[in-house]
Amino acid sequence: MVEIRRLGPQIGAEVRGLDVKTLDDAGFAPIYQAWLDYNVIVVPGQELTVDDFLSYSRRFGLIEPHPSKSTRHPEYPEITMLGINKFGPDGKLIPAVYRRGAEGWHTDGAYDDVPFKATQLYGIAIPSTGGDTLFSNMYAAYAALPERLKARLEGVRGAFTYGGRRQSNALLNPEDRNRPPAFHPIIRTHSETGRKSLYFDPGKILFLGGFEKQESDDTIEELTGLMIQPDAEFRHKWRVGDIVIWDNRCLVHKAAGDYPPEEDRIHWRVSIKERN
Ligand SMILES: O=C(O)CCC(=O)C(=O)O
Ligand SMILES: [Fe+2]
Repeated sequence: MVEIRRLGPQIGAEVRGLDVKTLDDAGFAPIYQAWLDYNVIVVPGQELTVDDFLSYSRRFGLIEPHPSKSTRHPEYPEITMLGINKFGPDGKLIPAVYRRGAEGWHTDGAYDDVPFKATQLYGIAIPSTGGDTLFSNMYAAYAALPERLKARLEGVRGAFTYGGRRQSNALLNPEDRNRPPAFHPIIRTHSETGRKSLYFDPGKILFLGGFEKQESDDTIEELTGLMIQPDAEFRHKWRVGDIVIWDNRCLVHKAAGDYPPEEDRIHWRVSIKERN
């Protein structure tokens, strides 16, 4: 019996009693609906090959290789390996690998004209302590914005790059570091739910289109302070065999980045785009 149980107050659900390898279309429909409703879905206890993981991931959309070429799986470019090659040849911890995704709340792929719809991770090795992933709902962030900001931001687009204002580009090859920004509406209407959310990423945004520099900087700072609503968070504590998929269109996430560096924390990861 497949059971869908809510986790956080506004986001998060867990699907129990499921083997994604034997799932058919009829079985997938309520899971996809729960994903749209709760924005991040945990499916525990899966035993998967790379091909199993890719097949299940394709149910959500088109898988696209991540621009960080150095962290791709050597045989499957669609798979990004999180947490491997954490130590350099000198034996020193490489912060860009260890702290990947932990520098702040973000949404994946805002630097692309067509950002990733979803990101899905599969837990391969989980440390004894720490290493959680945190999520926060951006429908709730939009709903809580002061009316003044909602009105000011309607129709405004943000300019986003991979490295943002800090140019955090360490995981990109040099030839991929200077792409022009992508522009996206800051108040975003979800193509499947029709609901409005805040679409914002403090680490990737450069400026707000049409704003004077000072107002752009001030508004970015204000949004950074307002984006996380205390009752809209969900924190996932990983177990080996967990699959977690999140909707980048309506939530932000970050890695806790706090596990013992000498322990392994390894995930397979796919980036998924909308099928048009
Ligand atoms: O490792 C994690 O917990 C999440 C990392 C992340 O931000 C991502 O995979 O997009
Ligand atoms: Fe991320």
